[in-house]
Amino acid sequence: MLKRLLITGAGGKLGSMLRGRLGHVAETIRLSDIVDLGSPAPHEELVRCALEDEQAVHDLVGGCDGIIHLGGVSVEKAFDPIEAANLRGLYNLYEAARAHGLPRIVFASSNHTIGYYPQGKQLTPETPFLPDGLYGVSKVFGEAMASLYHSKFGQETAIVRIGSCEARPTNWRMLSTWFSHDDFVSLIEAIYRAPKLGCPVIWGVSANDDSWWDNSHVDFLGWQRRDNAARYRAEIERDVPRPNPEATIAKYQGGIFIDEPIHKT
Ligand code: NAI
Ligand code: 15L
Repeated sequence: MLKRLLITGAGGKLGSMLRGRLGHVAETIRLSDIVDLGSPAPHEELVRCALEDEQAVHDLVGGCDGIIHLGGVSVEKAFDPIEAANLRGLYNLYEAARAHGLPRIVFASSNHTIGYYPQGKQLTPETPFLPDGLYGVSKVFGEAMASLYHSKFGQETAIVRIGSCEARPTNWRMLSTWFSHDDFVSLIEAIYRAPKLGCPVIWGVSANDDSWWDNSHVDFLGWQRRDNAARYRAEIERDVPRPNPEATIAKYQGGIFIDEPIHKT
């Protein structure tokens, strides 16, 4: 069991979901965000912290032996906010981890690092990046930061390239990209159970029949995925009109992110 697990971005969609589900992984959970996190439960500590604030991030990481890094910009946006949270913020986090004994990190990367690959193409972690926007580029940067700190300092990171982490799949693309909440929780358990982790890229995806992403290289984690989007196929076929095969959402792995412009503000 960890002593103190830090979750950044704890006020967001995935942070709020994980907040109540990791009490068995650590004695204390330190939750951090720039938004209000409500009142702490007895095993929780709440810290308001902007990722671009170097000293605040240094202090935030002190005393933690695990970090789940969810904080930052999570959609396509202008470069300035992405630069602050996802580039500067990542540097601050890794420098703080280096200063505080290399706590094992789970980095929430994204399928938007490879979004321009066509749907149906099978990818492995060795497949070159093909980001679909500035957000995707910032996640490529984050993955490179994790790799650098592993090579130079032995910092361990699970680089989790998340597909679509939702309560259930709600469109045709998610029959391939869906990552169930339960499978995310069991992945985190496996990551903190592993005697040795290294710095693997792990596809954050359930055991979907239609998945495009191969996770066989992380069998050593003993991670058993229990969910499969195929269970929802009949409902999606019934309720969601099938997109035109030429539409972006049906053509590219990154789906609608492909249509985003380069935002200037
Ligand atoms: P979210 O946008 O709901 O949560 C992100 C949190 O980060 C927010 O609470 C926000 O206040 C906080 N944040 C933003 N800027 C910040 C800053 N400068 N300093 C400190 N905190 C800041 O995103 P969600 O869906 O919970 O995703 C969590 C992580 O997982 C993100 O890094 C996202 O890129 C990644 N991810 C999520 C996927 C999903 O399906 N939900 C898919 C792929 C990646
Ligand atoms: C992401 O990276 C986003 O953070 C999330 O909101 C979803 O859009 C997800 O990818 C997706 O591609 O479904």
